[in-house]
Amino acid sequence: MTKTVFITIAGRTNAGKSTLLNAIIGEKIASVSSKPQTTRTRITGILTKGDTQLVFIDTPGLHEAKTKLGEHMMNMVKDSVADIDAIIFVFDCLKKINEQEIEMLESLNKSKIPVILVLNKIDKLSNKEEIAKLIYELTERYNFKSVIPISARNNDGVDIVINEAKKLAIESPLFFPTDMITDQPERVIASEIIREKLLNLLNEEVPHGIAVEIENMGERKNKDLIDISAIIYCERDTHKGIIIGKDGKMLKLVGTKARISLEDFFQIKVNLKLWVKVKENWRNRETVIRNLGLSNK
Ligand SMILES: Nc1nc2c(ncn2[C@@H]2O[C@H](COP(=O)(O)OP(=O)(O)OP(=O)(O)O)[C@@H](O)[C@H]2O)c(=O)[nH]1
Ligand SMILES: [Mg+2]
Repeated sequence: MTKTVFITIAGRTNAGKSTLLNAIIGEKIASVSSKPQTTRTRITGILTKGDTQLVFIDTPGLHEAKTKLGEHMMNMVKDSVADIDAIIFVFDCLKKINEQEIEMLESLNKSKIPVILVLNKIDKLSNKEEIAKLIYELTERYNFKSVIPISARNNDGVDIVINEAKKLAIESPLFFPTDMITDQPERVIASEIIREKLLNLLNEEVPHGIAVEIENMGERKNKDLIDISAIIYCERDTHKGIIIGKDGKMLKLVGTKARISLEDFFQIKVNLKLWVKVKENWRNRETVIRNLGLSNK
């Protein structure tokens, strides 16, 4: 008999949830950046170990929503923790617990969903005693199925997280083919790869107002090549200028980096074309949010 478990990865923005998902799956499926609010929608990662299938759902980081997009992101988190077998709560061990985290942990404890507490970024701790103190503080206030200190970036402790998750699997048919690693459509993966490069290359205010739409994606006849054309939306003319850069240099760099990652992911040559367009204040426009697939309604 096969077993399955569905687990949502939740926690504050920038705690390392997507880094953990990628480390668990062993492939880069979720975008990672040092900027807050990198993940905008739920991203599924599937891991099949023998007769057990583990389905992980990466979610946008907890934060105070300031735009309609932010509200959609936080609703997405609420939906992703309902009707789920377990939660992996990722906590940045260098940070103090904040209001949104308290609220979520309290509601999870009330709902009786098993919570695995993952204390991430232990590679950054100079004094290992701090972790004991943190574990004491958190376990005194909340109930956890287990507590695991890890470094997602260094792949340290990730195997323990997988083992703990596996223990929660229950007898059930498998929901996905055993070689599948995500149920994300290829277009979504492609747009996320491009957006990740923009997040990493641009600073401060520009990245948050960016969305990437794949306009076309198709394999070229009789050639081992896919053509991808994408539109980068930003909120202002000045941002458009920054994204394109002097003599088009920035856009070219984004294109090159994105193409390399796309080829790596899809294992095929990619011909990438990028356009930049302005869509003012789109993060507060419901129809645009919906058209970009960023709404959970
Ligand atoms: N030092 C260290 N940095 C880490 C670790 N895990 C993640 N990071 C870094 O933390 C930053 C945020 O990582 P993400 O995985 O994008 O975080 P997230 O929780 O998914 O963030 P949102 O999607 O914005 O909610 C990136 O710069 C990562 O490289 C870790 O174990 N150690
Ligand atoms: Mg993320």
